[in-house]
Amino acid sequence: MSLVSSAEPNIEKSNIEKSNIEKSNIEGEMQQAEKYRVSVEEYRFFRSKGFLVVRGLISAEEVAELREHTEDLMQGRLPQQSKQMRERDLSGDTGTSGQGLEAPPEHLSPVEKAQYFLRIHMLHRQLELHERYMLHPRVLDVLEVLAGPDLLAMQTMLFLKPPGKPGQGWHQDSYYIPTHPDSLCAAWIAIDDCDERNGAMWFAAGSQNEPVYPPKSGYGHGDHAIGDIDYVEQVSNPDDALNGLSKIADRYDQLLISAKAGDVVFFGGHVLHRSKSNWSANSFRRAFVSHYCNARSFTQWGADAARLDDVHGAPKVDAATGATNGSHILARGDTHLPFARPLWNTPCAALLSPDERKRAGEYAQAAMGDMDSGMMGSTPADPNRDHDHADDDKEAPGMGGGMASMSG
Ligand SMILES: O=C(O)CCC(=O)C(=O)O
Repeated sequence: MSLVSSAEPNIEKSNIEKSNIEKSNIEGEMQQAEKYRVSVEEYRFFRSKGFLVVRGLISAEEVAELREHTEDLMQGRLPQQSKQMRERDLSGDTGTSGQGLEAPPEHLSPVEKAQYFLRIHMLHRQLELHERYMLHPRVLDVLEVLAGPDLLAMQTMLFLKPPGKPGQGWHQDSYYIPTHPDSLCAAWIAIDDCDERNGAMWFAAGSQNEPVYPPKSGYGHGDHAIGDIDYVEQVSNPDDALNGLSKIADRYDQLLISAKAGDVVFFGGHVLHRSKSNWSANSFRRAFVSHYCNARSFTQWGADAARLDDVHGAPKVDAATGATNGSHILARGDTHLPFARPLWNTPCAALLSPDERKRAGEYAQAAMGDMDSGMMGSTPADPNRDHDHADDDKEAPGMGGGMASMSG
């Protein structure tokens, strides 16, 4: 396998003007790209294994744009990086260490600067490019089938994972991002080729049927209502001896998912997955990950973080219910729940009028509209009936004859 990234990041100063012209071309192409149609085989694979890899979903030009932007970020060259971060001890980095968007200390060499980042969360609220890739139409085409049709775009992470950095141990994403009903789904875009050497992802194939295991203490969600559920410790710890989910993961085939830049890995919120260290000498393992849920699911994710001044803090928390749906972007379809608009007007459902959204929300609408009666052949239950079948030969009040009763 050819490893495309190198320890020497591109240190040429990017020509912002030229980049802008290229950006707008790419943006146009992104919107016009052919719709991706998920096959029955892919659907079945996702349901049976808990994940799905769609090869080459992101074009080579888009990967180049993402990679160039990521390299600029690692060198502190983005216009949004006016602040500089403090020097820090890199030896203490764990698989879940996160940084902000600040530029690395200026006196460092390009290689040292690139070592300063492991992952950055929620940049779609700071960078137009991240909002655009979170709402990438072909990514949404797949998600519409796996988690939709109505989709809410909730969270993003940029993984830089330079050589030598640790991976993230076994975990389930719904433990971190709860939605009700639970419909969480991730889209993981490979920016670099990855395999075992530079820390690709692993899946416990089939573990999507597991409940979400709650923590013994501290932050984390889970299926508490299940009587005999195990409460787990050290979720995400790469040391399997300490991570309470390892024994669950060991019940399944553990599959390494090597990927080429531009491949996208989709996975649900229950499937156990992990990554290992980047053991390579000179190969970054960069990926852009977004999390979505069905836009009809209710979530309070980010409500607490708002009080703690965390990047995940939801800008809109409903005072009565604690719902944070109004903080997340309606990507596709429609919803009866609140939602946010994209900050940079990236085309998506949130920018449509209510009527346009209703038309786009074809499922519920069309099912009723297709029937002459508008009732899909059903008869409303008579609230005065106190037992089934007694009056089978009578019509329900107010209904014309000839309709089969589905109310009994
Ligand atoms: O990319 C990785 O190393 C881990 C990603 C992951 O676990 C996630 O996105 O939930």
